Amino acid sequence: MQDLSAIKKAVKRARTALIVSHIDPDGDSIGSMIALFIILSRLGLKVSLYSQDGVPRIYNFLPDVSEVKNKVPPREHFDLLFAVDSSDIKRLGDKIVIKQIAKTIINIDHHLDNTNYGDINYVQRCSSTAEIIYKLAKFLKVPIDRSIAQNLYVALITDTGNYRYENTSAETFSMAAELLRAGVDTHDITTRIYDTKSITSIRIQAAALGDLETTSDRKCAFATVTLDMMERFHAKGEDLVGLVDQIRSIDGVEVAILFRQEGDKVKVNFRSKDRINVSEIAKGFGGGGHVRAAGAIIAGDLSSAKNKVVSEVEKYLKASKYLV
Ligand SMILES: [Mn+2]
Repeated sequence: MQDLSAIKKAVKRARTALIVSHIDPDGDSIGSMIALFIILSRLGLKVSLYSQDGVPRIYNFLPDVSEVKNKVPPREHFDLLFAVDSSDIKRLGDKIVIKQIAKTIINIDHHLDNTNYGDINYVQRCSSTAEIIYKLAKFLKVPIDRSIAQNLYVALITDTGNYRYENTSAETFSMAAELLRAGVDTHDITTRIYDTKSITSIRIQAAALGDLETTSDRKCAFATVTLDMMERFHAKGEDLVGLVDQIRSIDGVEVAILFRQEGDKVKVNFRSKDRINVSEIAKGFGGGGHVRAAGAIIAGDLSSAKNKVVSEVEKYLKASKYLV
């Protein structure tokens, strides 16, 4: 059901809305949710924003970012709940029961493995959720002002790797052009997103890369971040952003993996270069994502998670389960 008019109808009837990002939010999730907040506010709705894991520091400069809360007022009930950029209901976190706090769930996403958990589902193949929010703004006839544009721009560049990934299309560039016309300063934003790192981030990533492991054929390379390392460097999850992409950039590496210990679980981040569909591998471990970027959370200790995952990746590499 790919129909923006269903969303328009629901918006017209509603007075209140809650927008929810996914856990461990990225730029697309945060930028899209704030842009949607501004759009719906312009239409007269009273809108709240919820992100269970808050907002990574790097996005603190975004217009209206202070509207994003990591708590929902108790007993509050909303006409609409928008889930943005979340392929699965579980990605919205375990602290809210979405069907209890809103009448109508609207699921807006660009992950093709989306489980269609909404009452209205708008799932479309495109670079980012931002592209869909941009379309929705046009459909609702809300002009793209500078604050909407800045939020959408950050969402767009973070999900396309600053227009490097193959999800970048002609539409992506048309949209970017219009966002620039609306007042986005691309140099300022890309400097904030790509050229601003904490010293903690550099140090913990150096430590993880220093102990980088590979399979014997070197087609798979993987790094590990333990709880002990996180404590030693006083690091947060966001200090690890970009690490797995660096590993993928190694010549000859097809699959890059980051293993991160979290309590009694292990968070696994996958990247692939050309030929392996890592979302399929992640799904085998209860996770999901995109063809070249995916993730999963595995219960148990680090070494058994690593063994299981790396041997599964080796199977894929050996079986030539390659993409075309
Ligand atoms: Mn996204």
